[in-house]
Amino acid sequence: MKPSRRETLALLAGSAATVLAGPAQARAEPTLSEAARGAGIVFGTSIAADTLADPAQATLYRREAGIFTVDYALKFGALRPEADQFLTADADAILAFAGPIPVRGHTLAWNESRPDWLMALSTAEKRKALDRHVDETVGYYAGKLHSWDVVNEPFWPGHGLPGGFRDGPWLEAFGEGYVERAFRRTAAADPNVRLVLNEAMTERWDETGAAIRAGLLKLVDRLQDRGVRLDVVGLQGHMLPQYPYDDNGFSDFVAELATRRVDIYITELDIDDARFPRDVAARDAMVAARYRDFLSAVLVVPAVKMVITWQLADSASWYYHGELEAHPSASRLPRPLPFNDHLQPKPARDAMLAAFGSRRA
Ligand code: 9MR
Repeated sequence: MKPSRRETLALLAGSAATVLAGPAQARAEPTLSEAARGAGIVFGTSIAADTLADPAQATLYRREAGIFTVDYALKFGALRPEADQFLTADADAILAFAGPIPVRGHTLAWNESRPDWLMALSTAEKRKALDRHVDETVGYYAGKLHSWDVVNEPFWPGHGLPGGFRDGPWLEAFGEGYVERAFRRTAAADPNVRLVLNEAMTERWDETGAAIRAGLLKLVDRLQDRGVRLDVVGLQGHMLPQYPYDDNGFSDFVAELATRRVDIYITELDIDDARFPRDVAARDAMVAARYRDFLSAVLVVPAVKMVITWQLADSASWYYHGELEAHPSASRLPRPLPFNDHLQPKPARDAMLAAFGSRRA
């Protein structure tokens, strides 16, 4: 049947809309931050000072992220490579770049960031060094940060110490009491900053993962029993597919943590693709599936309020940098993140959008 004039106009308008919809739709695709907001969470990424040097990369980070974590610039060794130094320029530049986007501090007491001068100190001097580091650093940034990863990776069962604690200068100086000490001093130096206890490998569904999960639950209980303020537990989420995972089991663990009345942030999500097939499409599909399955499971827990990837574009990943350093002419480069090294979205980005979308539903 011949369409009426009105129908013809409507059809024409429709096709004009379709033509316009091409580029317009591409622009209208939600960013990760927008999709996360729809799911009641904040999406963000870690960021390094060199991210800002590439304007296209800087634009991507600002567009997609609702929060930044300082990747490297606030670590003890970065701020204090020598005893008399306090190098804040890189972190200051990240804060200036972020503008209204909140920034997370990472990290105050981590037994792995330990310049030689620190290790050469006596126990008494190490104690003073931690106190001074926390007081000065938190004081310097007071009022400017959203949260601090006050203690990072307190557990490493591989070190064989009682309680599974990670060895290093702060444990040597104070025993496990360094954790409480760092939390109390951070709260005193910036009463409004959110206090995060950040841990790695809790997702691993093997003996190591189980020991870290048990240690973490015990530590949270002990801190709370002793009246220490703890706002958030950060679970890193560096997925290493050579280990077993049980996303639903992990989600149950996250729910158990949440009964301690803490928020949960996924703080350092990325997927190591080293053991996935070389073929890029196959590899990207496996990385995407891991993002989808992991996020769909953890986002079931209402206490999960934030998801942060460890960088946003493959070329900024620690895996990518590490591979290029080890093999400068490597042709198979890591693809662990939601955007590729041309800053284009990958299936992992779509999987994240879908996982955020399914929480809203
Ligand atoms: O991405 C960080 C990399 O640039 C640093 O060289 C490295 C050592 O300081 O740390 C990387 O970030 C780690 C984070 O601080 C703690 N969890 C594991 C992260 C990846 O190694």
